[in-house]
Amino acid sequence: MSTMFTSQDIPHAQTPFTPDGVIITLESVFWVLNEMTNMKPGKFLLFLLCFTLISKIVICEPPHTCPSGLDGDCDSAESAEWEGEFFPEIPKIKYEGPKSKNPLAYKWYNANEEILGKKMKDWMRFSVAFWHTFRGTGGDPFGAATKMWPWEDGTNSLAMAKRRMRANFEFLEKLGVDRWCFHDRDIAPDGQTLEESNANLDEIVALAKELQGNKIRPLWGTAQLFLHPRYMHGGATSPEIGVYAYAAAQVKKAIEVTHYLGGENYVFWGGREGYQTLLNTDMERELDHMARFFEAAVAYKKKIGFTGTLLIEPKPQEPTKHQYDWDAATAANFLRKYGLIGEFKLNIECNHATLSGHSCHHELETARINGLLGNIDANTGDPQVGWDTDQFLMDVSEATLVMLSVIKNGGLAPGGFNFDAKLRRESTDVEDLFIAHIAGMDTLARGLRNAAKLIEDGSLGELVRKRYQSFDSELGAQIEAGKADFELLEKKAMEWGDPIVPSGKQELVEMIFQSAM
Ligand code: XLS
Ligand code: NI
Ligand code: NI
Repeated sequence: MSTMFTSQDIPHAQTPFTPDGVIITLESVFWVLNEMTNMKPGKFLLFLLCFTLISKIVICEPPHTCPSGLDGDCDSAESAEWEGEFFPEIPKIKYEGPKSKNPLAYKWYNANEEILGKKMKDWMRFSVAFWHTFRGTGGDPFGAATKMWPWEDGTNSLAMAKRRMRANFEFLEKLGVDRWCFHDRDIAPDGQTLEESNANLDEIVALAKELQGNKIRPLWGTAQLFLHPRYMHGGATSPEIGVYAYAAAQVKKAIEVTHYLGGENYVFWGGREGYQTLLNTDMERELDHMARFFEAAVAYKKKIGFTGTLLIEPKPQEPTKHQYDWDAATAANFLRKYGLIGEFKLNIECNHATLSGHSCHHELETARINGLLGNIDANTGDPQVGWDTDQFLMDVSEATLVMLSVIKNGGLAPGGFNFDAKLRRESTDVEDLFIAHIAGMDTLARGLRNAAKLIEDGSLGELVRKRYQSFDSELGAQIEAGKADFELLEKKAMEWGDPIVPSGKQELVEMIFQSAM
């Protein structure tokens, strides 16, 4: 994701609260003043009382916030309680088919329908990212928060964290999604000490475990090693040994809680594992440290019996100028160099792919052919904006390319599709959270249907097969088995003369591809 703001770092904008439908016009203010001057003292006192009461309820207090503790500042233990539903106006989202015009229904994602022998829900394994959906405020480097969800009280208290967690599970339930992803620090507030942070996390995780029931599980957990100033030079690659140790302790705890919650994977995204200038950086030493850090994570995972996959999430830059896990190929090379290739897979994020100058399809294929495709952070960027804008993927062609890779990979399990995607800053209705996820899920579901059509039709596959058919020969077999030396090849080249090179048929493949959309 991009520059991540949570309510920790961007205070909620102190805009005067005007509940929906109540507009305070200049005329109404004049009316009040006029009424007041014509009143008898008794009536005036009564009026004043009513006015204060009304303004307290209607104008000053957000109507939905802290319904069970209106008197307090909402930072009290009771504010964890939330009377009734968080999303009372949103029904359970159902599949209504492509003809439906209902924005709160699936048109393409039909969880139990089989495509290429597997249920859609098993191909997709969707997950909601807690940090965007429940901690995203709409803040950007130029502007304050724009999203004032009714359940938020503007604090980063434990009570608020619990309330938010309940909202998360109601959201998952209504969406019909069984997986969620989190960073340790976005579900529970940082404490004054590591012990206190761990205790906070334990409290929230206990609640999450209870709310998960036996259906919902984390697709993955991770540690937030980028927000706190101690991580300004990185975690595992910080030149400061105290930070290395602190990061290790944080990851140790995050793996433990992911395991406790039944998480299926654990992610490392090295947001600040990189450099701003090589002039002050010992790159070789930093990379060695990062490898030792990963080795220790592997050892600890095994020690506690966590069988989930460890995933590295490549990203070229942002927030650092250069991130060590630049792209899939760089990460694969790193894993090979340090003998970690069998212990890790990759979490490919589409917007990170485009930031590194690749397409998402390229990154997925690079991961796949190296046996490393473990998970997808489903999002997309904007061709005109150079940031990790983390938009919900809405482009059906793009989704079809993604699904072609996923099908070739035989699916993603135990990985899945995590919506590392956020609402645009200007989308501020609660229902937008649902609409965005529904559209994201539908787009990928449509991609799956299209990819299946292309595979069943077979013309694309046939075209690719034919393109290489000259290698389906005796010499081809020798070359591919590493048995054709240069002398033999020279002899053949002389015997055959100048080869006739066939057309690449690019427009034809594009035509076939588009016909499935
Ligand atoms: C940031 C990353 C981040 C990881 C989890 O750009 O996408 O959100 O997915 O730390
Ligand atoms: Ni990202
Ligand atoms: Ni991500």
